[in-house]
Amino acid sequence: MAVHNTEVADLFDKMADLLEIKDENPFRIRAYRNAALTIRNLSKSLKNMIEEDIDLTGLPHIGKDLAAKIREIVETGTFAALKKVGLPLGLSELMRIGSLGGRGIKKLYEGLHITNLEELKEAAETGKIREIVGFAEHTEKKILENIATVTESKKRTKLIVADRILEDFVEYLKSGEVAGSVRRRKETVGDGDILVADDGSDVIDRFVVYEDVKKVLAKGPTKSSVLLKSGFQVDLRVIGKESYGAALLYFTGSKEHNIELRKMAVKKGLKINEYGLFDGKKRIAGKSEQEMYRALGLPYIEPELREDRGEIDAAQKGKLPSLIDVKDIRGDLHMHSTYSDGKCDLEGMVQAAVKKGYEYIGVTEHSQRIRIAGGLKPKEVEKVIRHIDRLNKKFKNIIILKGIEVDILEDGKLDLPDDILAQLDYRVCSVHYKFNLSLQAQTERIIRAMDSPYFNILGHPTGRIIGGRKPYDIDMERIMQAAKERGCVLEVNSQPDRLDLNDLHCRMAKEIGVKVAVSTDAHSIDDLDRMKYGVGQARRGWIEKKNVINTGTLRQLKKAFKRR
Ligand code: DGT
Ligand code: CA
Ligand code: CA
Ligand code: ZN
Repeated sequence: MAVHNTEVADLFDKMADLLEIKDENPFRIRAYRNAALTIRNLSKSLKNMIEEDIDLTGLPHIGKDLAAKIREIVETGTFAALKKVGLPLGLSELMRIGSLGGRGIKKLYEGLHITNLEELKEAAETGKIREIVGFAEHTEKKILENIATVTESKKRTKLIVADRILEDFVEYLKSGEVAGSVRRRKETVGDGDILVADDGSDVIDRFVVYEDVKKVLAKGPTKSSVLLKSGFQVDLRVIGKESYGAALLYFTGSKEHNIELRKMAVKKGLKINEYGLFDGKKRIAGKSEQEMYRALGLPYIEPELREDRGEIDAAQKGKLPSLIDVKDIRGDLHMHSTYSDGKCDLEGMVQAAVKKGYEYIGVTEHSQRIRIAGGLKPKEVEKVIRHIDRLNKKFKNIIILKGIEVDILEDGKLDLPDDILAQLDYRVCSVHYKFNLSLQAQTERIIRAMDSPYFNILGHPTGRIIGGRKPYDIDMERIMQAAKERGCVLEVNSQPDRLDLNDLHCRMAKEIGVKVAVSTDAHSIDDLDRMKYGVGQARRGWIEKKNVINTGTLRQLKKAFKRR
């Protein structure tokens, strides 16, 4: 059986995990991580590349040594170096428990012989972990919470991963449209749903023989379900043209939205299902979603709103929001270059922003407290400022704003002196440590930070990592009120495993009247393309163009940075 790209990437990530637990050379660890990322993003199969004798060292982050290891894995299905590390493989999954880290896992392995997730859970439940130096009772509680988050999210797939899988699948099918929670841009999804308008072709036969299919779960004349090698399930429906809109509406969901539509139909004495809207036996709508909504007496409702969170009521009253679009974004306000932990140098990032057609871009390196992420000392911040001055002279088509991602310290102070902060155009302020404070202490820490006149944007406001770390305890409503009073802004971070603020928080921000910044937090040029994920989350939170500061002109943006 052929070894799939994701399996090679998984093995490299496992290798990096084990090396991290062993506290090995960080460069070696990073080499494996970068290679895994390269492989995950490949559009070609490694197996085919090897068969076609394509030189793998031409790929980013793949040198001679790693190219040989890829060959070994693809050709033999084994990875000798991984065994040679001498640690149980199960330790690798513990790296996903956000609070432990390599060092913590090593202690647990050496002290309690914990080798996998189940053993970790049992040790935490029976109070054994607190006996190890450096661990306490509250850490056990945190570990159990994080295990629950990880196991729960294992069943769901991150939107960006589903997007990639389904885009490839639809391209292979040469027709079809994605429905379900993916179309509603939900941050994680249970499975993929593809709809195809029936043109009499053999699409179902082709669906089940796609090279990624591991198992055919069901196959009938108009529908089929398959399990892919990655473990992701995809459902296919083939629909007659006269019913296509009704089916798209039905299979986009949500189920709760559908139920509300059905109630409306019943009130009008009509019947609704995936084949259309019917008056007795007569189909009165079905071709398009627009037609379906119109026949129900409603304007078109965007998929991101279809969660039964008041959208039908708003539609009836003509009060639907006019949702923000990726095209409304005039610039990105959060990104890192090689000055801190980014992969591309500053000029390269600016060039990429020009290519995207942005009017401005904000450069926000880390501040000194997080040295591991290349955080800058005051002198280094000044060096970046001078570099930006030079780049602003060189680039005529874009304004480069001087920003920083400054740490919010435990006592609520910012991690750089005021005279440095004052030289910048704006500051993104973020919590990167001490996640375990009580709700009150964490909330007050952040609000105290906002008391600084240099606080502009609260970066990734809850700190959650989808499938890895719970949000820290904060009183979001109080934080938003405080931000509004002070003229501060909250970030919608577009990193696919952050998407923080989430949809409900976006809605809260809009209702409270505090503005947001939708930013990518890019660490590479490719990351700049993540904007659509942040925008998707904002759309799910009913956010409009006017609620977002980086949809404004440079003048409007500068006004948005003025503190009250
Ligand atoms: P997921 O896959 O869990 O992330 O969420 P969805 O929304 O994609 O759910 P899925 O794949 O089970 O079904 C796709 C859509 O089909 C769903 O959004 C609404 C519709 N649907 C499925 N089951 C029912 C049902 O029992 N009643 C109604 N009214 N609609 C349903
Ligand atoms: Ca689905
Ligand atoms: Ca489904
Ligand atoms: Zn950050």
